[in-house]
Amino acid sequence: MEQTYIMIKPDGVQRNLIGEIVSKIEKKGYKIAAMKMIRISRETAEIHYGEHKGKPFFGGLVDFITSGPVVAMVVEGDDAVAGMRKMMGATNPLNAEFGTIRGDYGISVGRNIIHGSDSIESAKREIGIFFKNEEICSYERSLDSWIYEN
Ligand code: ABT
Ligand code: MG
Repeated sequence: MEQTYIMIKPDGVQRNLIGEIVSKIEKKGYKIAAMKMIRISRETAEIHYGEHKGKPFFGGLVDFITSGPVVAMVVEGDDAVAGMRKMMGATNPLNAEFGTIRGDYGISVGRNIIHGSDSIESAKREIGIFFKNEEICSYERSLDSWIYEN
């Protein structure tokens, strides 16, 4: 089963969107395998956003992601990486379709509410940054046969 790293950013937490977002993930049928509220250190933020180091928006991005608590999650399901990116919508909320999280709730690219891994490799890397193995729960859901054909 594929896993992805999802994070409700400080703006999503401040805007009381935690419940809305968790509910969307649950209703879609994905399984939440881990979840915690944390305040990210600058050091961790710089590792997480390492691919953007040197870009003009990097400093502001690190300031923003460390500015308040975030909700970190491991979300599991068939094609969960691509599926969650679809649910989130485009990076710039202006280009995100209505019905997506960013399309419905965001306006500005630097306040785009939610993070989701952009590939299976990124997901593995990011889950490793934020979670210890023992924090990720493996459990059966009796309704899985109503979500998955096989
Ligand atoms: P993240 O989930 O935050 O990684 O966003 P996403 O993968 O959709 O987009 P990327 B390209 O990884 O953007 C990372 C964060 O940087 C912000 N950003 C990006 C800017 O502010 N200006 C830019 O020109 C670009 C390309 C948006 C993303 N997060 N926030 N907040
Ligand atoms: Mg990204």
